[in-house]
Amino acid sequence: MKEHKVIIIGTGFGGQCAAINLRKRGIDDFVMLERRDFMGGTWCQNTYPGAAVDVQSPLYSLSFEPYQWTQMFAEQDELNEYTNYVIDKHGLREKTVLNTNVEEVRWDEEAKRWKVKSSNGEFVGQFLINASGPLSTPVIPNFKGKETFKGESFHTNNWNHKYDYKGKRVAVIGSGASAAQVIPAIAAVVRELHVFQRTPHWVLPRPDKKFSPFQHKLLGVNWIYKLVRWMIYWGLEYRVIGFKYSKRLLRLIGQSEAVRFIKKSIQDEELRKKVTPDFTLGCKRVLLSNDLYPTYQRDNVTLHVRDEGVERITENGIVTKDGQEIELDLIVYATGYDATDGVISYPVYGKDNLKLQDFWDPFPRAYLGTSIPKFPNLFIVTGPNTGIGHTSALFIIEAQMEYMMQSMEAVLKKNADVIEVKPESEKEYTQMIHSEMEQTVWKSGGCNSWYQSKSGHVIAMFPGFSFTYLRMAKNFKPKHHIIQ
Ligand code: N01
Repeated sequence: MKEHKVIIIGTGFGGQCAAINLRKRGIDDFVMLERRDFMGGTWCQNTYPGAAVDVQSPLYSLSFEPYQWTQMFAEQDELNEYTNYVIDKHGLREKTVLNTNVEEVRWDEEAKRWKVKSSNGEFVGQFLINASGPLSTPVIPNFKGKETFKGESFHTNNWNHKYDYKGKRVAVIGSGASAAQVIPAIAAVVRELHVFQRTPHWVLPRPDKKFSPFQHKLLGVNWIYKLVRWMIYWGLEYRVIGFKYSKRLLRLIGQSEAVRFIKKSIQDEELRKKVTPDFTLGCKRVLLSNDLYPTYQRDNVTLHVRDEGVERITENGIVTKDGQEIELDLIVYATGYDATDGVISYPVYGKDNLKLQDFWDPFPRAYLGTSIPKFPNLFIVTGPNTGIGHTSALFIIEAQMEYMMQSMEAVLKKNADVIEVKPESEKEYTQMIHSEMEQTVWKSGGCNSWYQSKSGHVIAMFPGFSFTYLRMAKNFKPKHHIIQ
């Protein structure tokens, strides 16, 4: 058993940011637990062909760690490099225990400590920062006959690079952000590509560009980097006006551009119909791609829509709802993640043995998306309603740190043991979030998405401007907490 002041679960940007912020505040007695045999989280784990970020990289980076990106929307390998650069620069490797799969987390009320059971023994900590990530529990739907398939199959999150897909008959199930990147990346080299789209997504052009050597150099100048970052931030922030306040504006500006993009990219009327969503743009995450529509028009690519969806999987391939039997060598599940009800994949027990999953029935909730009554000294990075569809998720992670660090400091300064958010404060916050959510496109845009929990509440998104969240997170309110 190893005891620390703080235990951080996860070594992605959330975990890294927490560790760096702890150090900045003089707290060095922490450990980072990582289930994989490498650090870095999502951008190191998601290695599928075509993986790249869809927020401009000068903004999709930590504010205190500028980087000379080679292109506007970095590809996975560069994000992986950046992640490892941050890890090394801040000496986080020596603070990390790899191959440590957390199996259970339990609050010991007598000792006022968290006990973390893992595949690598038990860890004890006064504070627990859960940074296991919102998109880290991949979902593979339970298609009939799935286990009988004799070919290769895997989720985009877990791409098998030992498998050579060139010249093979491949199916991609799903048409979200991951699928939209994999499909164009592999289409030219596979024999046949069958895409199974249950619902079309809105797609907009991807304004990517490689930086010239001169621009690259300029990005190395701190004030220029900051200025570029600032311009991108405000350029994206205005989108909240559409997402939250005006579906009319969304349709008028964004959606009509997306319709024009379909018309410009696709001549075939049938295909146009297949890829045109019937919900308001933004309800599901908008995809940015210049090569998805051209790929759908390749001779070796077939787009199967809802009526021709997966009926069952056999040992040879997929039988569709309209009776086609498609022989396959590889099935790629681009079927997304559980970002709501099952976002934390291990059981978490708070005071009185209360299970977090039970507290979160009917839907996940947390004060500032971070702390939960009856779960003292626990902070969830990218917890309920901290997601952001229009700008960099790292902005919100950094904002959360403001709240988390002030909370811990409040305990340590007082020589107290615990901080716990008051139930009424959490309740009030959650009510405010869901009442604000009512008017957003994520709630009323006419779609189903991974933003919503089974209860129908939108859980994955913060209903407002990212600076509003930052303002709340910075403004620590002792009166909302019990510190003792
Ligand atoms: O997952 P998704 P994702 N039968 O949930 C379909 C981030 N990300 O991994 O739309 C048939 O978007 C499902 O169909 P439907 C980003 O935040 C970022 O692609 O539910 N189909 C959908 O088409 C993103 O939003 C980047 O009808 C089924 C697909 O599977 C988030 O991750 C890149 C099905 C799942 O799409 C998730 O993206 C990649 C079933 N039973 C990811 N179940 C970038 O930065 C699900 N589907 C660019």
